[in-house]
Amino acid sequence: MSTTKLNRSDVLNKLMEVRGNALAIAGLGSPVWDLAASDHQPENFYNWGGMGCAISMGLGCALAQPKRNVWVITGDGEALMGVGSFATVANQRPDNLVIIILDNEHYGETGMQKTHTSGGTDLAAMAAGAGIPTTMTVHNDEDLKNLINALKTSPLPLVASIKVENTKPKLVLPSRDGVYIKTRFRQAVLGSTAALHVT
Ligand SMILES: Cc1ncc(C[n+]2csc(CCOP(=O)(O)OP(=O)(O)O)c2C)c(N)n1
Ligand SMILES: [Mg+2]
Repeated sequence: MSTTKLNRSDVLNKLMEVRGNALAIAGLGSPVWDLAASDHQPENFYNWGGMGCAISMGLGCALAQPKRNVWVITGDGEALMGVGSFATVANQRPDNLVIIILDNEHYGETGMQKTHTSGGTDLAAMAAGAGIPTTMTVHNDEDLKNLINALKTSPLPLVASIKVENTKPKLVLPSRDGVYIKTRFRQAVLGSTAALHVT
């Protein structure tokens, strides 16, 4: 639907420059690879296979860690599957939560089937309708600068749908071991005692 599209790896690199110490939750599929390629670190939580949960996981982290910013980096397909989360985020209104949707208008990981955003479904408008205070669609470099500015100046929670090319991103795969990913993230956020809770 959208004509102007950004390169997803350029977008991620620019966003990671201003990430600061935000925790990052990646939705499954290409966003996991994007985050691993641009800023692999223990304060990243990578979802493998759990589709539709990234925004609600980000909300949980934001509520549990009110002094940290939490960034959800996810795809249009993943966000559409958990779209009701927008309403819960809006009602909880955590002022430390940022939701970035890399909208390639396709289910990239599973073979580039079209998602509904290719037919005009507007994720930023859905988020605004849910009551999220700051929402935007990013089509070009100027919009991306506005988003980076909004990250510092606009009220959170924020939802940005970034229109990106539907090219396959660089395949940079972090560990697929769920217990390892969970423990590494918990230790990074909570300190070494978090290891005691490993199951
Ligand atoms: C409940 C469920 N349905 C389907 C899948 C298969 N699946 C894995 S990734 C993916 C596509 C994700 O698309 P999107 O969020 O747009 O990410 P992209 O790879 O396009 O960046 C699908 C359908 C799954 N893992 N779980
Ligand atoms: Mg997609």
